[in-house]
Amino acid sequence: MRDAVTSLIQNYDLAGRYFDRDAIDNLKYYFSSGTARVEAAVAINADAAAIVKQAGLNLFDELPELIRPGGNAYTTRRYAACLRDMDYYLRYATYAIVAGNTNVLDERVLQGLRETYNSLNVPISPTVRGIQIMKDIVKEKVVEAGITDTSFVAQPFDYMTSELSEKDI
Ligand SMILES: CCC1=C(C)/C(=C/C2=NC(=C\c3[nH]c(/C=C4\NC(=O)[C@H](C)[C@H]4CC)c(C)c3CCC(=O)O)/C(CCC(=O)O)=C2C)NC1=O
Repeated sequence: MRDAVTSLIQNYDLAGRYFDRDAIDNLKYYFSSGTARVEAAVAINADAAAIVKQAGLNLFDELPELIRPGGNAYTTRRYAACLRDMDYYLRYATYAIVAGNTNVLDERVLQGLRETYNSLNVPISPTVRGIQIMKDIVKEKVVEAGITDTSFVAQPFDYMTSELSEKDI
């Protein structure tokens, strides 16, 4: 699992190069946004259950067929599995926000996920929509918490949706 610093070091070491201007700019951005990243994670953690619940309600409001007979989130068990997945996405997004890197998402969340979803007929595009809805709620929460630098909030959510959509949409 890598963060912004270890991944930069790995890349430059592989090339046998000293840090160049790009690397330094990257590092400066990572460190200057560090406190805001941690504060954002704190704000999300404090409200995680409510964020997941709201995202689920919005998603099912928008796509009610998901929770009707024949829908993949129909039945209490599958409804709960869907919200649990949303909770995974949120928790891992906070790790990625703090790490300043999406590597944790590759290793812990996305590996094999599309195959699992396909084998269980979990529809990808509504899942992607759910992650995007959650991103918007999280952005609001972070702003409400008084964090002014929110430039890093969207990235993990956008990364998960683009990786998930890659082959199936
Ligand atoms: C931490 C990394 C991690 C992830 C991401 C993860 C996802 C994950 N979601 C699953 C199921 C599921 N996922 C959903 C999700 C949904 N259905 C919908 O219609 C909605 C669009 C969507 C919610 C937004 C559902 C309903 C199931 C149960 C499917 C079934 O068993 O029929 C399963 C199958 C096993 C199980 O039910 O627990 C996995 C592995 N597991 C992990 O360990």
